Amino acid sequence: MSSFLSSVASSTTKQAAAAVGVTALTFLALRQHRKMSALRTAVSANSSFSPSYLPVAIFVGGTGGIGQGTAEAFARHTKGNAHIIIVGRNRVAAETIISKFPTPTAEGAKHEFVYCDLTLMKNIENTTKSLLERLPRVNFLVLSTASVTKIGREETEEGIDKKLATFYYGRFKFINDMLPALRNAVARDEVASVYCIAAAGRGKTIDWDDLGLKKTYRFVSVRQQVPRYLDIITQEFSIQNPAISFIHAWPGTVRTNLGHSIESTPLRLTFKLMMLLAYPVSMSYAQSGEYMLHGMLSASKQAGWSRIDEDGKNMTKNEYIASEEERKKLWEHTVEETSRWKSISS
Ligand SMILES: *[C@@H]1O[C@H](CO)[C@@H](O)[C@H](O)[C@H]1NC(C)=O
Ligand SMILES: *[C@@H]1O[C@H](CO)[C@@H](O)[C@H](O)[C@H]1NC(C)=O
Ligand SMILES: CC(=O)N[C@H]1CO[C@H](CO)[C@@H](O)[C@@H]1O
Repeated sequence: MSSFLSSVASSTTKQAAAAVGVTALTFLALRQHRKMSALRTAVSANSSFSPSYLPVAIFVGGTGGIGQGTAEAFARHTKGNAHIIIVGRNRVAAETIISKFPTPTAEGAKHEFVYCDLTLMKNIENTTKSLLERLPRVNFLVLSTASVTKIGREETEEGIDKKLATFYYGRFKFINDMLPALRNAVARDEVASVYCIAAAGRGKTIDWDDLGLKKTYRFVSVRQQVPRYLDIITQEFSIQNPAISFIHAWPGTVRTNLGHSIESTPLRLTFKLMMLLAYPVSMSYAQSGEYMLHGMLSASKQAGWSRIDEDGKNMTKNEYIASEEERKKLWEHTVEETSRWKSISS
């Protein structure tokens, strides 16, 4: 190449690089601007949430990440005047979170932690039984549980993979068990809402011959298929319980410590590096909590099935309406999986 041509080429390359850079920065700035204005809307919208009754809200998985952010936003917006129950494994984290909630002034307001290891269905049974015994009603059931310790399949004594147990089966069982308390809220003409913070609209085709991924387990199949399980099962819940709101949310890329418990060091570091690279387009758990709370409060105004995106708005893309056959098949599979522990002698 002549030096003339190569200097033209390199100046073109530089210009192209500059153009890409400016475009990327503009994109990020616009995105940030849109986010901040959506956040202001979310914050001010929720400040006006003040029901005439003392709301009862359960945050399953509220000891960290987006669940924590949503619980904190709920406590802030209700000024602590609610019965808030955080369910999870980390008592110390829960107590720290609760200690920072606003001090309530309303009679009956209470903030508490309930221990439950959600990887086992028998633990969930125990927890929901005792909650049902003492709670006359539940207005908001928020589920944000997820855990990743290994990339491969890791079976519990009940024959369920741990990731699937926290992300799907445990959530199903918690919701199904708590329905009587949600119905009691409906009977009192109060909000009754189930809010799954997971991956609405992010699922792909399900392998119907391998529900539960017992034969073809791969991390990528979990990520691709299980979000759709939740899309479908929340639709089925909604059809069976038309007076209750069932909401599935996608929180987007949020900086949480989800990857910190991955046992393999290279994988854990890779996860951290990915989060670092995603920094410009990710949000903090507290910011996400505001969006998620806004989405929950607005979608809970009507009964039925809906989805919420990362800005806390009604999701309009990637809709997947399951057929009756699909809903029934998944329902039967899920009931079977979450009941099998009963026949396992301990
Ligand atoms: C069952 O739940 C009760 C009340 O929450 C708790 O005290 C007890 O330790 C739990 N038992 C098991 C086996 O988890
Ligand atoms: C939300 O979006 C869906 C389309 O995905 C639409 O059918 C529905 O009416 C919308 N709901 C609200 C409350 O705007
Ligand atoms: C759930 C809730 O209370 N939403 C309110 C949010 O704020 C707007 C106005 O700021 C109200 O119209 C909504 O009712």
